[in-house]
Amino acid sequence: MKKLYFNKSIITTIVLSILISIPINFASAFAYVFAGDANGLDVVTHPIGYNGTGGTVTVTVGIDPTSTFATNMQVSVQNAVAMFNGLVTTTGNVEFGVISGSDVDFESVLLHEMGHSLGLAHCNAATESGLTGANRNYTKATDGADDTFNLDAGADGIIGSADDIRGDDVNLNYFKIADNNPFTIAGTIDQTTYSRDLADLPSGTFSANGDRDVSTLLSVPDTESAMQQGSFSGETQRTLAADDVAGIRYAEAGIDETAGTADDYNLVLNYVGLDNTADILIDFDNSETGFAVSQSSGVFVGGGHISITANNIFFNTGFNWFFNPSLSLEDPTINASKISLFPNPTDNSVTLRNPFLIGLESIKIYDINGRVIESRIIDKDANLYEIDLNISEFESGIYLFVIESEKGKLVERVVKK
Ligand SMILES: [Ca+2]
Ligand SMILES: [Ca+2]
Ligand SMILES: [Ca+2]
Ligand SMILES: [Zn+2]
Repeated sequence: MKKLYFNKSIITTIVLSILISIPINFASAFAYVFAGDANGLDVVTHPIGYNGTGGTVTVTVGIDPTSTFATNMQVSVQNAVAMFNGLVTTTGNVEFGVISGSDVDFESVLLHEMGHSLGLAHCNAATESGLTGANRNYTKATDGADDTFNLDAGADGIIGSADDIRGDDVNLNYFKIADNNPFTIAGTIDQTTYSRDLADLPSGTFSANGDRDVSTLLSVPDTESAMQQGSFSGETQRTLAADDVAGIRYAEAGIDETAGTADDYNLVLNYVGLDNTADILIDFDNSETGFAVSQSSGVFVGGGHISITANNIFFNTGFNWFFNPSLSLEDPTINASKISLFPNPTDNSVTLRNPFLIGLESIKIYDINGRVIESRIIDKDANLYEIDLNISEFESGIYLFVIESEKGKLVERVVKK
């Protein structure tokens, strides 16, 4: 079977607090964006909004309203948000046959890019290593003092497994200390259970990578970390593996890297629909990427810890993108109350904004005496983002706008000046 290989890439820029920009190019177990020779091997990267104080860190995720495929992306963005909120570890998450062999699954690539947007780097060497072909599947590391990657798949012949012989390469991939298995997860996740220091492994072994060949070796076939770079047409990978979840939860242990202390946080992603002010903003823009990219800026928040300060995810239109039409999880918070009417008070027009593309059914406008002044039926499948309502003919006064939708009714008073 012919499979096309696409590079998932990330280009990151770290902005230090003194406003010097150091561009870092990532051509784009678990590792962190920004960790490396330039910023520090032990850097742990946190999502937007974490400043070292524990509690809930809420990150908004939205779609650029002007983007190509803005409507098509909605379901997958909600599904990816649900995956990172749920942090459920799965096996057998690599599937063929769900989509056509010539299609590229938007949701799978988005899940990967969103991992970058939350601080996770590739767990494999990937394109930023400069390595080619299968060598990119070696566990993420720096090339060490000899300035060259030492690549030897060891006795098992499987690239990325524990018996790899990596010379002086410095491991960047956090592993589970107990068994170096990236496909199972520890109970507590912090520096007592995960490490990137090879001294915490049996002598002569290297940090195992969450690659699909390694998963076969470890008897959980068709399983791969979402953060493994490399995407095939016809393939879907819409759920997280243990390694991805551990990466998010290790960061949640905070700057002291110890779970259960005051600096721990709980990451909550909040899907905000078509909204270009979102913390993580998703867009199709061929001038930004040849395939897909997550671009981040970051700032040190203490002790080798960096928090992302801005993020964009871009996709290129030049592929047969498949958009999953099925919501994996219905969000009960998305209802008619998310529809807004503005400005208010107003002179001549009111804009109705529907950022979640809720199916609208009708708009009725009543005057102060309860008479219907205007009534409009709407095709609920029209996916309307904005509707401009002209009220220039109305007399000054107070009007009641009643919007009926598939997700309930919005009743709002609007003042015409
Ligand atoms: Ca080396
Ligand atoms: Ca090996
Ligand atoms: Ca902590
Ligand atoms: Zn990537």
